[in-house]
Amino acid sequence: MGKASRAAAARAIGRTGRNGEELYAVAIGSNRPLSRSLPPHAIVKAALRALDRPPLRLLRSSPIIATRPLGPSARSYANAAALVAAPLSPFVMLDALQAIEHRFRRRRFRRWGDRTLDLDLLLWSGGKVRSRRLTLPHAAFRDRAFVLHPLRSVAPRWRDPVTGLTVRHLAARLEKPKPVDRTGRAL
Ligand code: A4P
Ligand code: MG
Repeated sequence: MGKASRAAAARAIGRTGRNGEELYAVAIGSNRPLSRSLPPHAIVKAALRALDRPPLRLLRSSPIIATRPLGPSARSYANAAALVAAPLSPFVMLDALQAIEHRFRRRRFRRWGDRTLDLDLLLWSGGKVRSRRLTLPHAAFRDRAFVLHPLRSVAPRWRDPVTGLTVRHLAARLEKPKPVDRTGRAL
């Protein structure tokens, strides 16, 4: 992906990476305490600090919000979003995020199971990636309020390279009342 898309992302975000840096939007989620003194909210806070250790630079972070779980889990989540600059390609950035997850003792039990820390890459200043290990933009980010609301507070004007819509627009779309049938079921 070329310089033009990087420049457009930097303009939309209002921040530029230094020479050779890529910009990433990252989603942070936790719904399982690591210990009594480290509940999900504190884990997300610690993860934000970890996203500011070289070679990563935390440019902006959203408030941490409590959200209702999507999927089988009964525990509510702490969610946030961050804007991170790093001189790393998307695959190496994913390695870096997974190393942070590992430090927080993330274990993969089952899909959508409770997790101490989940770090997902949402958007990359270079545009799109489609491989077995990594999909960018994140495949589900457009449908999730717990992702878009925090993301809107750090990068409202960042444009999704797939739909061409800004994060602000994608978030507003989720808030529109959905049509229902006569029984009140969503269509
Ligand atoms: N992968 C592919 N693309 C990406 C990407 N853009 N970012 C691959 C990160 N990883 C990506 O992810 C599985 C594999 O996806 C990775 O090894 C990577 O190679 P995972 O984090 O190990 O598995 P997962 O998180 O259990 O599955 P998945 O499908 O990623 O779940 P989600 O989509 O992360 O959803 N409810 C609330 N309220 N808040 C939440 O944060 N999160 C989930 C998990 C469910 N419900 C939730 C929340
Ligand atoms: Mg994940």
